[in-house]
Amino acid sequence: MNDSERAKRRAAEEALRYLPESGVLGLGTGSTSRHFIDCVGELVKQGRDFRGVPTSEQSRAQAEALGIPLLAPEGPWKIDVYVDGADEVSADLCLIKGGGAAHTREKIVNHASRHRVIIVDESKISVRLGERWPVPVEVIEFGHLSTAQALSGLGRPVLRMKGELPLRTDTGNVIYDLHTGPIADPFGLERELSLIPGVVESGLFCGRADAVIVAGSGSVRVLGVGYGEVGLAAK
Ligand code: A5P
Repeated sequence: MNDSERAKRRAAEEALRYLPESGVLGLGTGSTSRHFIDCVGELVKQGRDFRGVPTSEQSRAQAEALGIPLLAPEGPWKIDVYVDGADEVSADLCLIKGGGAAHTREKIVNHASRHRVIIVDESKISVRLGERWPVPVEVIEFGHLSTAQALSGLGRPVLRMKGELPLRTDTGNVIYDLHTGPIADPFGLERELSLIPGVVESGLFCGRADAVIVAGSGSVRVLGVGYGEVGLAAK
């Protein structure tokens, strides 16, 4: 494991302190969430009664292989804790997600969760969102070039490709990565994006994290309020 993977693993292990004794867990997507799902698999093997709601087909396959019982994809779910990674995190706990094209399902699961814990390594922290990452925007295929024109009022949209073809999300839509530069008002931009017809969901997650666990080389810190040293505080 290299240093970056070790930090992701450390953040994932730290998130275990925020889990209830048993219950429903939202399972994120990406390389950091992968470590978390592995840890949950271990707990299930030890007899802990967890059920999961995965946010992508990739996480579903991993959870199934580990024997984690899963709830039906239709919902409705009452999720105790959602744990997921992020591509960029600002000091006010706004996030950019969707580097793995899973942000729509992630936002649905995030919204259905009582507590939201984000796990990252130090490389994900920015002063202002958009400094290093574009904002992924999931768009339905019908009229996507017109939707892209509308997006160009807010940044420079680039259609995400997989080889020669546009990348498809698990739901069959396309992704535009919207290059904005540093974002002055992430809450406003998230709202504006949601108003464009054809946009399914953006990867801006504002006001959607209760705690962010940040792992560096040898150290772990937690950003956010509402949590005790160990376990969940009442929200
Ligand atoms: C998936 O679409 C994303 O939102 C991921 O959660 C995000 O890209 C973080 O992924 P890594 O943990 O692989 O950096």
